[in-house]
Amino acid sequence: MIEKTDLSFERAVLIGIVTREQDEDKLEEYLDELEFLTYTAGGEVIKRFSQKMDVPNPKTFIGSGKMEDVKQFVKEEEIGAVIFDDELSPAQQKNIEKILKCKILDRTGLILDIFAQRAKTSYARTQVELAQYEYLLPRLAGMWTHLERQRGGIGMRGPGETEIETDRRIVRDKISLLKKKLATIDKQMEVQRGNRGQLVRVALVGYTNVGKSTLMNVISKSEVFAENKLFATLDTTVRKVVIRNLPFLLTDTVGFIRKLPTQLVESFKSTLDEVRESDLLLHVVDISHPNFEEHIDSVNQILSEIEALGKPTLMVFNKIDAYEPEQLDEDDLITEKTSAHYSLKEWKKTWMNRLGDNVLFISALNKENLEDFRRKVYEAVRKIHITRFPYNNFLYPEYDKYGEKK
Ligand SMILES: Nc1nc2c(ncn2[C@@H]2O[C@H](COP(=O)(O)OP(=O)(O)OP(=O)(O)O)[C@@H](O)[C@H]2O)c(=O)[nH]1
Ligand SMILES: [Mg+2]
Repeated sequence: MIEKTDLSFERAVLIGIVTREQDEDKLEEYLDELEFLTYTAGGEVIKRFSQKMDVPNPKTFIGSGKMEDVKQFVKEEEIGAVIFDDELSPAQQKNIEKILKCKILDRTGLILDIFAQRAKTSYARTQVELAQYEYLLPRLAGMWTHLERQRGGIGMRGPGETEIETDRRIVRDKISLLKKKLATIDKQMEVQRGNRGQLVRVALVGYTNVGKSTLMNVISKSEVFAENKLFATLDTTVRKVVIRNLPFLLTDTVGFIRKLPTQLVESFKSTLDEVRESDLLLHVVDISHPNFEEHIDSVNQILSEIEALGKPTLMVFNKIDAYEPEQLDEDDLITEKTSAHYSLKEWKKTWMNRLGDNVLFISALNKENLEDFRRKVYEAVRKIHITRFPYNNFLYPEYDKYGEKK
């Protein structure tokens, strides 16, 4: 694995821009998420900088005046890392590094870093490593790589052209090696999936930190690592679950996020195959998160990228225990009522109503409404099971109201 940028206990600042499409409130929400990502990576955010601009500066992303402020702050406050919410071009990253003389990360770099930290199995590590090298390749020029340490020495300005070429070749070789390694593992995984037989396959999908693993643990009585950080799960877990008399396979897998780096989607393709090949999706949503509607869009976008959109889906709104609408005073005639003020009851009358029966409101933590969950999942799995085993009805005998087999 590529040495990870160690952000442990690092003091960091965040930088984002306000544009026509992204107003100040939106930026704050995005920076909240970036701060959570930074915290997950082990860093501490000391300050946020933002600038209004129509288009980012092609050389330094933000303008030179603002950059001067950041530089001053970085120096005075002993900041170790400056993190941008948007993707920086390799040239921008290099230029900014020169000015600020500290670690410069963009959102993609930060997410890759967290994945690197959290990948435990050799399979996950190989996938992350491939994504890291693909991210690194266009950024090699002028970068201080550790591929050839012997080149070091005080006063080195960075590798010359021929050395960059050598670095590029090393990285390209590494990439093709990793791809071969993954192809071998993929074959094994495919065989494994084939061996699981014809049981109906159900996959938990959703934004990161919504409670997928917690739900998996509650439903399958297994112990899957869950914690209040982003990307707690990188490896896929599959458990056999039986509801009443109906067995099926339940998969817990990596969570999604807005602007999930394409390199990661690419190299996690085989992990995501698990989702693509499943028969039913349980799309878990953290309804207590102010941005949950946008989260749903991000998840759907990634699902469509991996060709998994349009499958039978149950929308599972989780964390109802933590849902709190913003309060609106009765005599307040100025504040406009928005969806942030909706009660759960009001929410159910919105677009959620159109989802008909395919929607659930639960708390995996407090085990609220889990009976409803089991019933709906049972119904959905049964529907698929019947089409697959039309003659095998002993698995799910229907009972009449007297409890006798029909
Ligand atoms: N209040 C509340 N918290 C919950 C609920 N379900 C899960 N959580 C918490 O949410 C956090 C994330 O839970 P996980 O189960 O790790 O979430 P995940 O979707 O698997 O996350 P990733 O693997 O990171 O994608 C943990 O701190 C859980 O305790 C719930 O119903 N209510
Ligand atoms: Mg998880």
